[in-house]
Amino acid sequence: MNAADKKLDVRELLRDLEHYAPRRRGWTWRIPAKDLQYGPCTYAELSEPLRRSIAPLAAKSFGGIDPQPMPVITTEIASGRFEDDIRRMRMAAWHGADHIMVIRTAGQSHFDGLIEGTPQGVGGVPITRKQVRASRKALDAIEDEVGRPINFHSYVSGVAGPEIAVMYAEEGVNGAHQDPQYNVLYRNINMVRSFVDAAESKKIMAGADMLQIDGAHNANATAKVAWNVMPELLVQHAVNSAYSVKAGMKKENIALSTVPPAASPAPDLKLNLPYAVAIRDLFDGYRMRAQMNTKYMESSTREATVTHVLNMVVSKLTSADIQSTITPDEGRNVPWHMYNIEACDTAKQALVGMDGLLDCVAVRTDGYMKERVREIKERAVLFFEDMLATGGYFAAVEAGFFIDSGIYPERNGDGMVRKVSGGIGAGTVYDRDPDYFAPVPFHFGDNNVAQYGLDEQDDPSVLIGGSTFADRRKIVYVDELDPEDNVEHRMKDVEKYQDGSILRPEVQWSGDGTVVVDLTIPAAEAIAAAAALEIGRKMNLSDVEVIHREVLHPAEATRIQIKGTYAFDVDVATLTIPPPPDLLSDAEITAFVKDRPIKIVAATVGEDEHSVGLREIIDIKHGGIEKYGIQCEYLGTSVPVDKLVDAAIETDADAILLSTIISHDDVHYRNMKKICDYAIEKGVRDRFLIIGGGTQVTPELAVKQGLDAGFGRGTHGIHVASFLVRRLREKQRP
Ligand code: Z97
Repeated sequence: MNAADKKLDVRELLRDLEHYAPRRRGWTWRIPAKDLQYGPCTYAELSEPLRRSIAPLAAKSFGGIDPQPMPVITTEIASGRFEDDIRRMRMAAWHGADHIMVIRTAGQSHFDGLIEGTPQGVGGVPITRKQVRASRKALDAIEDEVGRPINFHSYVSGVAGPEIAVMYAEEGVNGAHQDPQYNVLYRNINMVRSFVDAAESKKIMAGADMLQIDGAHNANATAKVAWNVMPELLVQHAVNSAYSVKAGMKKENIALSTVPPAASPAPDLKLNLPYAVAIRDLFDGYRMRAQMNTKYMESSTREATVTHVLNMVVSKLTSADIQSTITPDEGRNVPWHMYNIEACDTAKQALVGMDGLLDCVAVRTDGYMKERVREIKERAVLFFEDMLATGGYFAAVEAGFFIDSGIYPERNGDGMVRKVSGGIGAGTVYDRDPDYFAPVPFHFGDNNVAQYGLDEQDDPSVLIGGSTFADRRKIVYVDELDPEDNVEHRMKDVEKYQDGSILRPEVQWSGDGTVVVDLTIPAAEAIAAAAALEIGRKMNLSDVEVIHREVLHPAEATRIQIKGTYAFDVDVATLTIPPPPDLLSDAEITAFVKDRPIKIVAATVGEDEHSVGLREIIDIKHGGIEKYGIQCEYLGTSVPVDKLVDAAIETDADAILLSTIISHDDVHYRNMKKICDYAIEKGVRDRFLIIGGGTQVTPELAVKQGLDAGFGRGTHGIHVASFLVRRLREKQRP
C-alpha cells in the first residue's frame, strides 16, 4: 500500500519526538511556473504543480489537472486537539493549503509563560512545545507527500510573547502574527510592556527568518461600523511595519494583514478595491496577506463563499502574496474539517479561475479610483499626523483614537481607551543595568558584550558554548505534565477508530459521531427550528442544535441545518463494498471508435412507452454514447423484439440496445430471452452484442436470459461505451 493511502499514524509520529529537529527555518514561497501548459490549458501565472493532490471536481473535464495558483494559501485549524488537527492539516495540504495557522486556545495571551505537555484546548490548541513539534514533524511528512513546503504558523502575542518566539525559532515555526497593538487593544496588556516584548519577539523572529503577519484586520472585525476604520487600519499597518523594520526585520518578511473592510450587500468592489490599491501604494516592498473578511460572516457557507470569492477578486487585481481562507465556524459552533477543506478549494479554484485576469482588464487609475484611493490615503496620513500631534501612539490610545466607528476625521467617541499605566503587566518594564548581558544571539537593545571582550557583531552565546538555536541538546523537552489531560489518554479513548476498521463520522475529532442534517421544513422560522430539533431527536441524535437557518419564504418554508451526535459504530468487515466500475477513459473510447466505427440500434421493447432512460444513454446532450462518435439508430418505444433484430441485420449494427422499464410479471426478462431466441432462430446471434438496460434490471439476471450484458439504475453512457469497446476489441483479436 502506498504511504499516501494509509492513515496518518499519530503514535508513530509521537515516537522519539524528543529527538526531532526541524529541517529548516524560515518562510517558503511557492515556485512560479510562468506560462505553464497544463493539460489542455495554458496559464499565465501559476506556481509549480503538486506531486499529489485532490483536484476540483470540474477538473475531470480538463484531464484531471489541479493547477496551483501563485499565492500561498492559508488555512486556520483550531479543534483543540492537535492529534486531530494534524489529520486536518494533511487533508488541507492535499487541497492546496501551504500555510497552516494553528489557532491558540482562547485567550492564550493571558498565560504568563510557556505551557508544557499537550492539554486539550477550548477554541483552539494550547501552544506547547510538544504540540508545536509534533505538528511540524507531521508537516514534514505531509509536505513530502504533496511535494511542496508547508509553512507552519501561530501567534506571538500576550505577556509570554518573547518566550513563545524563542520556542518557535527553536522548533522551526515558519511564521507568526506579531503586533503589539493587538495586545493593547484586544487583550488589555500594558502598552509599554507590549511594545518592549514586541521588539524582543520581532528580533528573534527575524533571527529565525520567520514571516510576520500583523493584527490590523482585528480592528475591522471588532469595530461597530467596520468599513469606517479604513484609515485606522492603514495607521495600524504603519505602526507595526515601521516598528518591525526598526527591530531588525526584513521588509519582505513583513506581511500586512489586509482585510477588505466591506462586504456585499454593500458595493464590495467599489469600497474594497480602492482601499487595497491605497495600501499597496503606501506599503511598497512589504508583503500583502489578504485576510478574508470575517466581520459579516454568519452561519451560511454560501454567503461565506460569496464574500471569499469577491475578496479574492480584489486579491487578484492587487496581487496578494498570501490568500487566507476562513470558514463559517463561528456561526456553527465547531471548527469542521469539511469547511477548512471547502475554503481551501474555494481559494484555489477561484484564484486559478482568475489566472491572467490582469492581461484582460486593468485597474483604473483615473476618475473614481483615483479620487477614492487618494481620499483613503489622505485620511490615513491625517490620522497619523493627529496621532503624532497628540503625543504619539500611547497618547492616541489613551485618547480613544482606535476602533472608533467614525471614519477619520469624524469621531464617534466609541473607541477603545487604554491607559499607559494600566493593563496586564503594567510596571513590569525596567531599565537595563549598564553591565546587563544576555548570552543569546538574537536580542533587542543594550547588551554589554564589550565587558567580555566581544564585538557587536559577535554571537554572545559563544560564552556559554552556544544557544539553543545552535545546539538543540540545550533545549529542555518536557513531554507531558498532566497525567490525565494528555494526548495518550485522549487517543486511548478513541483507540478503536485509529486503524480505520471501525468507523464513526466526525466533524472535528476522531469518533465524535457528529452529523449535520439539512432540512427544508414547510413552516415559518420559529416553528421550523423547533420542528427540526424534534426531528433530530426522533432520528436518535443527541445534543441536537440548530446551526443554520434560512427563510425560504415567511410562510412556505425554512431551511434548517441541525447538528447532533449518535453513538453507534460501523464495522468495515460487515460492509458489502461493490468493486469500482471498470471504465475506459473518454479519450480511449473516442480513439477506438475513430479507428473502428461502431453502430448500434436501440429501442424500448414490448408494450413499454418509457424512452427517457434509453435517450439518456444515447444522446450527446446527456453524456450518452453518441459523444464518442458511436452511430445510433433509435427506433422508438413499444418496439417488437423481432423488429429490433431485423433492423440490426439491415443496418449491419454491432450491437442492439434494448430498454425495458416495465417489470411486472418479469416481462422485462421475458423480452430479453425472446430477443435472444429470435436472433438464434435467425442465425445471427453471433453477429452483434445484445445489451439490456432499465431501472429494474439486474446485470446477472440479464446475462442469464442470454444477453451479453445488463445495466441497471445509475448507468451512464460511459458504462455502455466501455463495455462495447472492450468486447469489440476482444473480437478483433485473432
Ligand atoms: C487571521 N483570522 O487570519 P490570542 N496576535 C494577533 C492576532 O491577530 C491574533 C492573536 C495574536 C485571523 C486570526 C484572530 N487573530 C484570528 C496579531 C488572533 C491571537 O492567543 O487569541 O490572544 O492571540 O489573521
